[in-house]
Amino acid sequence: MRGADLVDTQGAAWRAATAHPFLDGVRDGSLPPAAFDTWLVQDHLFVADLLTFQARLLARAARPAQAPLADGLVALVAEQAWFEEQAARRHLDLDVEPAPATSAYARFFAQLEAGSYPAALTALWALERVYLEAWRLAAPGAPAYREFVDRWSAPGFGDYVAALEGAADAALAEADDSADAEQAFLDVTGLEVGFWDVAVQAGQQAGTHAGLHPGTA
Ligand code: HMH
Repeated sequence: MRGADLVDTQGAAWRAATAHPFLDGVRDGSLPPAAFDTWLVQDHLFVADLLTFQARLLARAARPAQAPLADGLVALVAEQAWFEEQAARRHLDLDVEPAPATSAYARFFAQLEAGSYPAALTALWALERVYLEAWRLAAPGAPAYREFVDRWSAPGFGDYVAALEGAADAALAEADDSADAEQAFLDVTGLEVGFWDVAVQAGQQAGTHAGLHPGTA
C-alpha cells in the first residue's frame, strides 16, 4: 500500500477534511474574522505540538526520511514565529486554552509516538497533505486571508509534502502490516474536520452575540 492509495480508498473522509466550509469562507471572504482568529490561535498551539511530535519522529526515522523531517522541523520553528507575527498584527492573545479538537490532536500525537514508525510517518504526511490540498482549493482566497492561502499553496510546500509521501511510502513498503497506518490516515481526516469545525462554530457564536447585542461590536 502507498499513501496515494489511501487518498483514493478513503475518498469521502479525505474530501471532508479538505473541502470544509471554513475553506469556502476563506475563498469567498465570507468567513467571519472571529472564526479565522480562532483557527489562528488554535493552529499556533497545534504547530507547537506538531514540532514536538516531529522531533521525536526524527529521532527514530529511517536514513532517507531524516532530511525531509529535519528540514520540516526548521520550517516549523519559522512558522511559529510567523504565526506570532500574524497574531500580533491581528491583536490576538496567543495564551489561550486548547480547544477540544486541539487537545484531541495532541493525544493522537502521543498515541502515534507509542505506535509504529510507518503509521506515525503516514499520519504526518497525511496532515500536511490535507493542508496543501485544503488551502489550494481555497485559492486564490479573499484578500484578508490570501497570505495564508499562499503559504500552504506554495510550490515549496508541495515539494515538502511529496518528500514526506516518498518517505512514508518507503516505510509502508517495509512494514509487515499497514492496518495501523490506514487507521492513522483516517484518524487524521477526522481530526482535521474537528479542527475546522471549532473555528466555524466560534464564528457562528460571535455572529449570534453580535445579533443579540446590536451596536456593541
Ligand atoms: C490542524 N493540520 C492542522 N494545522 C496545520 N498547520 C497542519 C495540519 C499543517 O501543518
